[in-house]
Amino acid sequence: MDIYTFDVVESTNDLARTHIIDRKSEPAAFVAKHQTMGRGRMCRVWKDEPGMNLLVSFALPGNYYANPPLVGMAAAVFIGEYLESLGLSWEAKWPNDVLINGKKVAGVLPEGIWQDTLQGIIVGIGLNVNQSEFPEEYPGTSIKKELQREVALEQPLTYLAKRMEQIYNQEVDYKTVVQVFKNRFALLGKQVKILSKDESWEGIASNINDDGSLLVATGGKWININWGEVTLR
Ligand code: BT5
Repeated sequence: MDIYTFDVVESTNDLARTHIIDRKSEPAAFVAKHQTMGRGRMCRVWKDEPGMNLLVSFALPGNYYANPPLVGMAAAVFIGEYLESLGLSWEAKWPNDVLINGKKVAGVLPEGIWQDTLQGIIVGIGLNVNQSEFPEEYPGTSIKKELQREVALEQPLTYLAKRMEQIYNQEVDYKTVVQVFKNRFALLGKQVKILSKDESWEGIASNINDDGSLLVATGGKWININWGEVTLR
């Protein structure tokens, strides 16, 4: 896959979006050393220390994908596998956060690009690699903090690019993705609070469905939540 590297951009997701809107048919990766307007989900901000972390958005053109959240979940599992290959143990937090010892090491921002039909999917990944300090404002961790050594940013980039090609080539078994994610999801079976756009629910996080949604038992009812933020209650 072609990889385009930039020093400073607002958000690599915007570059990937342009790739898809321009109707390019091949997948591509857009990498930046620093983002001035890095985005998280729900209008949140993704911060970085310039040059220290992997900030990449994969543009995956095509209309045949599993839904964008499930592709985002696959990305989280692939990040987890990469961490495992370094000897690090990881946890998953629905819908697609990756944690080490309870601290966030990576976040994923999947976006579907629709023009009447699905044109493609963007998978934005922020993986903290060599950042040493994290402000209280976003208490995260990095590979360097956990391993006590630096890792070249190309290493996770190459690993993830291969995995994204598998998504593009429809070689990913999403049932396995959900299963792996579930096994790493520490809040499963726990009383949780879920915050979505302008709604919130409390209940027991009971399962992750095959489509990646979260099944919550609340007040005698089952509800499926497609996206939101889940915290321990
Ligand atoms: C995410 O959002 O976790 C998705 C992050 C995706 C970032 C990538 S970087 C490349 C691509 N281009 C973009 O513009 N975005 C993608 P969310 O679940 O909403 O988490 C955001 C929250 O994580 C913030 O509100 C902070 O509390 C925290 N946070 C921000 N920066 C962080 C960091 N570097 N490490 C750990 N936590 C962070």
